[in-house]
Amino acid sequence: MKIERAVVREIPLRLREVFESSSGEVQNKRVLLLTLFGEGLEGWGECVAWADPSYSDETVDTAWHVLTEFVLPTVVGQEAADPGSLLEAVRWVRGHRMAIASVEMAAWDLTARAEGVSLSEKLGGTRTMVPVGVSVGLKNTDEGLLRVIADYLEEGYARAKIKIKPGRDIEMLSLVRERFPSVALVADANSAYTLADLPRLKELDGLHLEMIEQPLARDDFLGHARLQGEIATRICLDESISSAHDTALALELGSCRTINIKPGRVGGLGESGRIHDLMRAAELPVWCGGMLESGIGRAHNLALASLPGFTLPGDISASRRYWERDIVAPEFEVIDGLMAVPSAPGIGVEVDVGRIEALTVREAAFVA
Ligand code: OSB
Ligand code: MG
Repeated sequence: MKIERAVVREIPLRLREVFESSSGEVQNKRVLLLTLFGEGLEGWGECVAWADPSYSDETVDTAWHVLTEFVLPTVVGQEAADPGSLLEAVRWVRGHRMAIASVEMAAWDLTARAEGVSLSEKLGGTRTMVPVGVSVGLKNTDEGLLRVIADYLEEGYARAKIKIKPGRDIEMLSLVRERFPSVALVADANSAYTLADLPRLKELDGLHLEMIEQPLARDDFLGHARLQGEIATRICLDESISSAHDTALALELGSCRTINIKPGRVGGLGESGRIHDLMRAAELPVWCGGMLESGIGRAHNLALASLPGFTLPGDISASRRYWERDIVAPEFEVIDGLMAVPSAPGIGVEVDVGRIEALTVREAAFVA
């Protein structure tokens, strides 16, 4: 299919609550949305870059720059037999995976719609319901944290992920474990530790966590391998993994025993599938992470999480966990720890274009 037109828009979306991690806090999200047009159809993607470079090198503004100056002018007019061939055209762009992923994901939606199949089916998904958890930001008080977790568990999430940092870790997690003895718990450090913290990190083993996510620096594959050799708790890599190559390195070194795959972080759904396949061949589970996406990014994540290797609950929570009102219909819901994978063509939810247009603060369009 020929890509006839591409549009990138920025909209502000306000989270219902501040989300804090060891790498900073956010409430007013700046969301970049991508639309590709061809054969009378449209495909949607979302760029997961944040306003600041606290999670990754990329930001909303670097993504805007790379998309509008380099990627979208190259993409329009291309014959996209599949999303992979579209990526070939922008292979010359180094890095900027989040920017590129937003286009790749829009291309997956577009081609799935053209074929009349759901994105899940197109990706090789095997499940119609996927287990989902919730990611809980840092809270000022233990009581506040316990209350929020209790509320989420009440809503049916299959597990709770708790953000940690030095000073808010073992004691806090012990209280959570005491209060919820049999709930599946994950701790996410967003790189807040070094190997000098080894004695502290070893204490995690007593808490029976499902995993500790990204304890060390994102480029510290060796440190993570050493740490995994010292602790029984499964290490999950998030920020460290940008590609299938990184995955192969982590597997070779033993840096982790699971990966949080975020399609935006790794350059798209195609690369996500390759990471999934490598981990599956190594008989290790993966799960789908989140970047506090709108319903558009969430729909992509959900389709990905329907692949067979995604056996652990993802950070794919209900629309109302994030937003007063989502930009897709129907909104995403969680029932008994599960979320239904849309079966309609493409991402399978209706995009509220009118509302997006009303919210748009900047827009750039490219025509073949
Ligand atoms: O580290 O997984 C993370 C959100 C933004 C950036 C990084 C992370 C997160 C989350 C939230 O944990 C997951 C979600 O979208 O619910
Ligand atoms: Mg993480």
